[in-house]
Amino acid sequence: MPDPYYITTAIHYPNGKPHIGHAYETIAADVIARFQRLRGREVRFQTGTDEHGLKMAQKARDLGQTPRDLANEMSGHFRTLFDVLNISYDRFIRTTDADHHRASQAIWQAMEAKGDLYLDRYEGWYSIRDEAYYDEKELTTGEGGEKLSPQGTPVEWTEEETWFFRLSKYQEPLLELLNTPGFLEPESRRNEMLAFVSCGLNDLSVSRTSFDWGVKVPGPDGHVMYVWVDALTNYITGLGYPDGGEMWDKFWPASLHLIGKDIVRFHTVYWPAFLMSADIALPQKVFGHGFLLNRGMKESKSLGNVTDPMELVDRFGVDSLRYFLMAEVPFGKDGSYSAEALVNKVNAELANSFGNLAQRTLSMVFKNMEGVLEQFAPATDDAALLSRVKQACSEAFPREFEALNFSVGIEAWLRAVYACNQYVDEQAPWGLKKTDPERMKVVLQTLIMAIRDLAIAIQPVVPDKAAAVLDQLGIPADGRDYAALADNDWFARLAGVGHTIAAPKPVFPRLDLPADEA
Ligand code: ME8
Repeated sequence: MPDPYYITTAIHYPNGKPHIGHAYETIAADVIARFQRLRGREVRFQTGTDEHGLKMAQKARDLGQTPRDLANEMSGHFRTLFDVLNISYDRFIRTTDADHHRASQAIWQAMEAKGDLYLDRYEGWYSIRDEAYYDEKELTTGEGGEKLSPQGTPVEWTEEETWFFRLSKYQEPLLELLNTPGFLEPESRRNEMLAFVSCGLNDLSVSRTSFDWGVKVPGPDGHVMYVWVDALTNYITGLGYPDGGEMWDKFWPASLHLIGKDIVRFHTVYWPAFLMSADIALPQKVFGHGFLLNRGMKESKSLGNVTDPMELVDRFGVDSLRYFLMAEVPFGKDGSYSAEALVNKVNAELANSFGNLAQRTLSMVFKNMEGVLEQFAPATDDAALLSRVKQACSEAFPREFEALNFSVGIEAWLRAVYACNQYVDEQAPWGLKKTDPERMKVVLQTLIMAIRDLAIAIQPVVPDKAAAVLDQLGIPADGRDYAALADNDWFARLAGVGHTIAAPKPVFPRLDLPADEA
């Protein structure tokens, strides 16, 4: 059996409704989870919401709500969106869940038992927007002379008694970890973190006394944990920490923490240090993906360019959005999106290429062969096409997806689709109907074989659409995983029982863009 696979997304701040960046990260994680399941791995997939901290407390105060009410309302929007996006998560964790408070207190006690926590006075800069402490030397100056974090967010001077974590003690093992091949990708993020850790690490303030919206620090002194201590712990809460058990043994350490580039420091410096302190194994990989921009610009309320991902789904459909995001943006880099780019790409690659291939092939089989599949022997041209498609679907595509190069894998798949369309044009089966009906059958059935492989391969990206094509072909549910790509007898089995293709319905309709957006 291949190794079990545990994948997590960042948990999202529910201080507002989800935006396109949240949809992007969670779709990418879902694509990976589905891909690994199709490869035969047992997968656990966790996402959720990060509900404590000053940012939530302040937003709730501005809205005249309690933080808990705000969290309940907004977390519901995330969950609804992820259900609509067909996200196959196993747990949607909320940091207000009771088991999460218990797990956070347990890791705290483990760090304390190690002698890594001490009380002192914190005096320094804090960004509420980033929920992060910064050194004076990391700050920049804004246009009005105000101090800004490296992320460009406002910082405020903070002084209070807090618990500290002995982060400085872990500099050497962290450098070693960051130098471990494959631990942090892409390479550019690794270089940033190596530079940060090499400069020396200050101990980290890990509790607050000026507000109480958080997990209580064990003990009588009225501190709550710094929100990142509890947030990071979500990854182990979801597997049953501190009790352990079957799920823990099977899935920890995580195979992949998928996060955005702005929170790499928390995941590859703070989190591994907490885990080392608590004697817990370290995650195998952290990947910091890029940011999505709206026509090249950051979305913001003041620019009025904030996109509601739910609206994109309503307009264009879930699988169109999933395909566009994964095919358009080289994973790890920043990317840009617009309704126009989405419509153009989906129409060119799904509607006009793969959709058209499936629709015209199935229609011809239905019209010219009464839909009945028959045994056949491919000739040289046919075998060449099939081996080209097989290479794309069972070698190039999985190789690139395993390496998280989604756009490159989809490109390989698309080139195989183009090869099929070229074969249709060259073989012109519509003309063979009169001149050589036996040859027409061979051509159409070769295409059926190719379409089946193409639909199996692309399932992680467009699960509903791929399933619709496989349903039309009559591929049984247990014949759709990647192992089935090595099965060369499936067609003979279907033809052997005189399987009949029903009148096909278009699976990939063309999308329209209103004139004022084109
Ligand atoms: O950072 N494009 O939550 P968050 C792509 N609660 N990804 C984006 C993005 C964009 N425009 N904007 C944000 C937090 N993201 C913490 C995480 S994990 C223990 C705690 C990504 O709601 C961002 O990089 O601000 C992060 O990975 C995720 O969305 C949630 O961001």
